[in-house]
Amino acid sequence: MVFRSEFPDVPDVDLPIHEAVLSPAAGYGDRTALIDGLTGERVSYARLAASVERVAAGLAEAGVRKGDVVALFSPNSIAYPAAYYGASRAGATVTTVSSLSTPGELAGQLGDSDARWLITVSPFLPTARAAADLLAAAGRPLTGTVVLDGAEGHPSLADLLAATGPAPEPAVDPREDIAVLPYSSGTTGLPKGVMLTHRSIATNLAQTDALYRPAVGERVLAVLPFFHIYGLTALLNQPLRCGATVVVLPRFDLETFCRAVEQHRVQGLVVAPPIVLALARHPLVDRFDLSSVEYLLCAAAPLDQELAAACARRLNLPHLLQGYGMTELSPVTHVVSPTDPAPSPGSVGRLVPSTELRVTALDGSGDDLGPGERGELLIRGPQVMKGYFGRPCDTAAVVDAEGWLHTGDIGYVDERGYLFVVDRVKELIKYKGYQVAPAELEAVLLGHPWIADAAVIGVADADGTECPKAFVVRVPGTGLTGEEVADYVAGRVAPYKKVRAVEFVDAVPRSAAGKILRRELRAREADRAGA
Ligand code: 4UV
Repeated sequence: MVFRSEFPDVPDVDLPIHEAVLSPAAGYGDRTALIDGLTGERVSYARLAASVERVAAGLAEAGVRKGDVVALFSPNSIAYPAAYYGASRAGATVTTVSSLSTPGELAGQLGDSDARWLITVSPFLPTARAAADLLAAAGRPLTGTVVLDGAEGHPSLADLLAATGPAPEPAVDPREDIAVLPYSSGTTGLPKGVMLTHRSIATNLAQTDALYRPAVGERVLAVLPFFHIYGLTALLNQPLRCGATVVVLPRFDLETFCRAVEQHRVQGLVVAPPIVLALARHPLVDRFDLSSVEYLLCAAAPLDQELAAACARRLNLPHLLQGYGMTELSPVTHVVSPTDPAPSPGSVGRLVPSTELRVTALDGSGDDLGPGERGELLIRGPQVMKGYFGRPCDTAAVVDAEGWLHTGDIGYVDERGYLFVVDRVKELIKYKGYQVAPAELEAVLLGHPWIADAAVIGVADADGTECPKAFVVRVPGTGLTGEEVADYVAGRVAPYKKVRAVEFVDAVPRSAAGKILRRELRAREADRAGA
C-alpha cells in the first residue's frame, strides 16, 4: 500500500529560496532574527534583509553570475545567513562545506561541484589556501575568495556590504535552478553533490509547516552546523521564514549551550542524539535554569528511547520530538509536532503533506507492505532531489522511473500512521548525526602502502553511538598496528570520519563481482555482541 499524509496537500512553492525565507522578513522589521550566542550581538530582520541585498550586489560586482557555484566554508555565525541568502540572491548555487574539512576534502568538493568562488573565515584560510593550491595545480583555479571577517588580499563581508550598485536581477527558475548543492554519499559510494532546486526546498518548508512551524519571536538555539541540511533547514530556513529568533553558536560545548539557553530563554532545541546524551547524563546541566525550553526535536541519527525518556524527565518535558529526513529529500518527510499531545513513543513522526511513502519487502520481491511490517522506505513528493550533480547513473540508482526515492532505511508505520526507523540497508554510517561514507575511508586506507585490502562498517560503541570500524588486510610481512592505521586515516579526514576501531583480518569478504559483503561483516559483529 501507499501511505499518504493525513494533512491536506500544499501547492508547490515556486520562489527562489532567499525570497521564500526572507520576503516575510519585511513584515518582521525590527524583530530580532539572529543573536550571537557568545557575544549577544543581534541582527534584526530588517538588517538581515538589507544585508542580503548588499551582499548580492557586492558579489555581482566581484563577478559572481547566475548559475555560478559558490562554496560556503564557515562555522555557524550570524554572518552565515547574509552570505548564504546573498549568494542565492545573486543567482548562485551554494555548495555548503563541512567546517571540519581537510584541504583534500575541501578541494575535492570544490572540484566536483565546479565551484568558482569560496566564502570562508580567516581561521579557515590556511585550509582554504591549501585547497585552492590543489585546485590550481589541477588546472582549476578559483576565481575569488571572500573572507567574511577580513584577511589581506580578500574582500570581506564589510566590503560586500559597502557595495553601492543595485542588487542584480538574475532570472532564477525555481523549478530547475539549483539553490543548494550539499554533499551526501546517499545509499552507496563517495559523497555526491545533491541538486536541490529552489522549488524543492521552498516547498519542503511549506510542507513542514503542518507539523513544525516556530512561532513569531520564538527563540531557537542553532548549534547544529548550517552546512548540513538539517541545520540549514531546521535552524535557518524554517525559523527565519517564520519570524523566530535564532540564537547561533559556532560549535557544541555543553556549558556554553546551557548558558545560552538560560541567558536567552531559549524555547526550542533542535539537536542530534549526542546532545540528548549530554543533556540526559551530564551533572553540569543541573547548574543551569533550562525551564524556558518548551520542546526538543532530535533527528539525523537513531535516538535510544531510554535516553530520550531520561532527557525529557530532566528537561521537564512530556516527551522528546523526533524528525526524519535525508539530504536527498530537501530534507524533511516526517516530524513529531510540538503540538502533538500523544505521539507514538519512539516514532520519528507523521508524513508531511504532499508526500507518499511505501514500505517495500526486503526479500527481493520489492512487494508493498502494510502497517506494522518492516521494509525499505520509499518516498515520493516534491521534495525529492533533482539528482546527483554530474552523476546520472547514481541518480537512477536511488530515484526510480516513477519518482520514488529509495532511502536505504528500514522502518515500519504503526496503525496510527507514525513512522519508526529501525535499521539501514545502505552503507552510510551516521557518527553523531554526521555522514561518514565507508567508501571514502576504504579509499584512504587503500592508499597506505602496507594495506592490501580494507572494508569499513558502522559499529555501536558502549553509548550506542555508531562508529566507523575498519577491517584491514595487512601486506604480508609488515607489522602495521591498529593505532598506525587509525592515525593514518585521522591525518587525512575530518575528525568525525576517524576510524575508531581496527581489526586485522585475513581477507575482506567480497562477492564474485568484487563488492564488499558488508552484511557478512555486520553479522559477525552482531554475533560477537550477542555472544
Ligand atoms: O542525508 P542525511 O545526513 O540527512 C539528515 C537529515 C535529517 C533531518 C531530519 C528532520 C528534519 O526536520 C531535518 O530538517 C533534517 O540526517 O542523513 C539521512 C539519513 O540519516 C538517518 C537515516 O539513515 C537517513 O537516511 N536518519 C535521519 N533521521 C533519522 C535517521 C532519525 N530520526 N532516526 C534514525 N535515523
